[in-house]
Amino acid sequence: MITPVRRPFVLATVAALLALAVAGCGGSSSSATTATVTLKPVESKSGSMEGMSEGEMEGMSEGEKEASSAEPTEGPTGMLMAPSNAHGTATLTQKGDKLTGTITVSGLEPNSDHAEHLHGPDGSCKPKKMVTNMAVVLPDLEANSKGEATAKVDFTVHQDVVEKGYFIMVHEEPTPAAERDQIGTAPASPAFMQALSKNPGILCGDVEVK
Ligand SMILES: [Cu+2]
Repeated sequence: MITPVRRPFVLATVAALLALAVAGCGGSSSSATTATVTLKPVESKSGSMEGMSEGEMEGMSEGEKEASSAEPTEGPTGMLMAPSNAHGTATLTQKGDKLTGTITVSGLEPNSDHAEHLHGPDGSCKPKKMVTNMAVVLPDLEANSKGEATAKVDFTVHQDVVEKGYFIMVHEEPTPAAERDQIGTAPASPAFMQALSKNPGILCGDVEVK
């Protein structure tokens, strides 16, 4: 007749241990989470390339491809997207509330500046998952005369952002001068998000935790 008395105690102990285990996985943990991000041009499903076969696209020169989809097109989530010949990589590391990393892109227009953000949660670079909400406003990429740019990240964030469901979006235009004080903040203000919804995305990369 011990069992009816003891069971609640055992359950409570199990619950407490579970709670501890879950807490250990949170942002307050001292262990670091690192992700690598591959930045690629955004494919627009509603662009004028729609209906073309892979073979037809292969036969086109880069110039022809660009010309056929030079106008920004709106994706299913409402995010504008524009074609690009750039590509890049990023590493992001979060340890507690510290977010550090490096974003490197080449193939940009020489001497051009580009806003970039970490978008999420619950998003990805799949057209239907490109959520517009910004988790962190990243520093602008400032391309040199060769079209190469590197941006360093060293911010305090108040949520876990190096996780599946977040993605980096590089935009065609720079961050407006009036909004530059929001770089490094999270989350961005609604007014800022509204203003930047008119800035097409050119490169996208999913956060993939190692
Ligand atoms: Cu963005």
